[in-house]
Amino acid sequence: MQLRDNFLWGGSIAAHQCEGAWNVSGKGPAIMDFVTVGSVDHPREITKTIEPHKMYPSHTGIDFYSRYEEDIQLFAEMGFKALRLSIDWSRIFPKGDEETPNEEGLQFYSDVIDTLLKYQIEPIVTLYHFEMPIHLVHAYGSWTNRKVIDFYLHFCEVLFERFKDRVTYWVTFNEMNHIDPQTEATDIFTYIIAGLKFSELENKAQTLATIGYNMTLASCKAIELGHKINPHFKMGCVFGIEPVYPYNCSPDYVMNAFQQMDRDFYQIDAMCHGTFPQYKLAEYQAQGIEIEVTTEDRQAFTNGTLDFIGMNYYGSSVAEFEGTDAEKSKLFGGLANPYLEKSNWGWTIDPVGLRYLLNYTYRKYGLPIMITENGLGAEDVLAEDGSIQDDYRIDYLRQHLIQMKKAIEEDHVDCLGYLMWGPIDLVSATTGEMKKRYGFIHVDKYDDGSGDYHRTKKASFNWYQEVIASNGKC
Ligand code: BGP
Repeated sequence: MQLRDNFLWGGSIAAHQCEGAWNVSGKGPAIMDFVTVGSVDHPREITKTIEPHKMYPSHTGIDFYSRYEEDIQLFAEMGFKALRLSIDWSRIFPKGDEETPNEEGLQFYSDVIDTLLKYQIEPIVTLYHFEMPIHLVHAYGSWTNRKVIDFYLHFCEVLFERFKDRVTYWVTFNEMNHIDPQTEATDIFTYIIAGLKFSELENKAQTLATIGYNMTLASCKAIELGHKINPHFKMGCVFGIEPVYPYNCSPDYVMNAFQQMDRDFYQIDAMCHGTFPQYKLAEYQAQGIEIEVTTEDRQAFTNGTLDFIGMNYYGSSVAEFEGTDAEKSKLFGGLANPYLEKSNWGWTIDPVGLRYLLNYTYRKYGLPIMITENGLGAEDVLAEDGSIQDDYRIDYLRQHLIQMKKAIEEDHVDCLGYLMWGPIDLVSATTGEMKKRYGFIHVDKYDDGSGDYHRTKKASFNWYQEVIASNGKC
């Protein structure tokens, strides 16, 4: 199989990591507006109120809100065929539970979408990329409450109606799969996804299972609704998944690694197979977790199946197991893989893992896959002449594209596109830093608040431009 002629080359961004303008034009406060800057060694602090002396990166982002035209023009210059962006729920419904949307918020996204279309860039819209209005957390308990599903669906309906003639590709959620009752989560992880701190959850396993179930249900209902409003919509959901390797070849270790990897797939099973997986309900039952699956829910699972699977891929991990006593990586606590290099933030660099995961997922579901994120967070150095020679980024991306092409051309995986994460430098989700940069385009903004937000092309800008122009030569 060859790369499709209309292969969706491009990039991926999220509202709270780039827009800024956190409290203008009617936008309400959202969960990520309460999270400060952290680093690889210090977790981001989650504050109850906005504390004036602290730095909240989402408040200014990279000022995409006022500079989107310039940024889209730069993406167009690279030849982008697609841009995945999120619509911030709190810009459309400042509190989340209103009936009437905020017109200024809708108009902003309408202008962004029109600008993309002007340059023939396909908008791929994420409906939830960690942007929940904080009011829904305080007044309703976030995704633990089924009422929030209705508010989310109302938000989706408003967007589907408004953009039905301009947007074809929709993503219901970004990375809901990181919530799992069996995983010892960190505060920042559960907060990013649901606005709740792991350490403060009363009945942790029950709460995480309920959130996971309700978000899955919300996704299926949104898919069903989208198809009803426009049968031509391509409805997807994005998962942050990774191969999990055994620490050694002892069958117990191999089985354990399989179980850890498999935890990230139950929601994909639900959204592809038209039913919430029985094995998961049985697992919950064995743990004393109660989940009520109503007749209406069953209908929604049956009707709300995916058109494509979105895959965010950064690297692989090694399963932890009793008795394993090896070096751990900094941020996620996983074991280091002696065969792989790591980024400065401790993320493994594993291009072959991408081919493995594309094969695994495609053979499991047979649905087209879109690579919705992939990239290297690195510290860039500005040369005296102002240029940035980011060969390490080019090398990372090239190695991953080579493996992606093997998966398509040799293994016959149906892949819709490749959307590199953070084509323009933006705020890191896990650490909040600007020091951790992904972009082809440098943004003059630093973690101490300095910088004039000026945009500069890095060496990788021209490289990606050539990759796209040649449909994948790299
Ligand atoms: C993904 C998120 C993105 C993005 C990326 C890189 O999980 O969907 O929002 O941030 O990770 O992570 P970070 O920004 O922490 O380097």
